[in-house]
Amino acid sequence: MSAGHKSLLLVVGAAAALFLSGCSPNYLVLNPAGPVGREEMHLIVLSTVLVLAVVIPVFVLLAFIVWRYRDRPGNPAAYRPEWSESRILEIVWWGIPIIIVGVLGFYTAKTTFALTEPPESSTQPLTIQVTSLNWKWLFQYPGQGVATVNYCEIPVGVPVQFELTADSPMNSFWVPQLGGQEYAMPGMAMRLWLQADKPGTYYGHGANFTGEGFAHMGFNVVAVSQKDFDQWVSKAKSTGQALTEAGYQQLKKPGVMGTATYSSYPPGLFHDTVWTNGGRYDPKMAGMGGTDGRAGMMPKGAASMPGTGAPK
Ligand SMILES: [Cu+2]
Repeated sequence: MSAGHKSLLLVVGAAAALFLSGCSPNYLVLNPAGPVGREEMHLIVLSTVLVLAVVIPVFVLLAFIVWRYRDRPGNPAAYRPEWSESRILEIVWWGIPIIIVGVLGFYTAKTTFALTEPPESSTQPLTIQVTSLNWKWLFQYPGQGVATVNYCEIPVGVPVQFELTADSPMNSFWVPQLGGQEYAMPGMAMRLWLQADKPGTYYGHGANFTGEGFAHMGFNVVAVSQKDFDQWVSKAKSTGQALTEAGYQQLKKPGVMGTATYSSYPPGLFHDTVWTNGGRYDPKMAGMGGTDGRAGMMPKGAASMPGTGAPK
């Protein structure tokens, strides 16, 4: 076997391994566990199919033309040096890409706008406020009054609105099996709807490099039944420690830690964090996430003045 054949075999083998294992659970994005992730995977599949609609004919034609028009004795191919333009070919290679870009653009826009709404409207959503810290994730449950670090519990089948900010360099919040990532930025509150179909532990991680301890910014989203969720909340309330203002200052200090559960946290902590850093909210969030009535736009510049953090 020649070196050329060997490397070809290697490439084909690697490609086969990739494609044949495409549905293995290791490929989290291709194994969505909720409506948002599923919607996004449909978009990935659609894009792949449309891209292949170009790539496959191009490579088939390339191989065919190289073979058909190769030079050989008694070459029967026509020699037409004055050839310059073909109306049909022009229509084909402009028309097909225009259709593909149109279809792709339409579905991408449609999905993107649809995902700013809760995946289903019949169930009362849950709000979880997420703060990216150096180098840990703080989760606060404004409806339940509890907080966690580096993991969060959610009820199955309930749309969860994650409100995201950072009290550290900007990060990106990502739970691959539940849906795409959204930035967590200092001074801004962003939103991300996610929902889990069935109980399970879903891996999440920061997807934007934030420095030394970044590699340890993994967390689990634990999806359980509503009953188990309610039990977990009451257990957190009765057995957890309170997160105090001083405790939060401690948490903010750069460092890596495991998980933690808090029975309570300083009221309005999330909004204070957003406001002291700049106070910009996703306009769609005003009145939605503002459990303490403070969500809304704040004039730019106000944030740089000392003491503009909302009063306690
Ligand atoms: Cu921003």
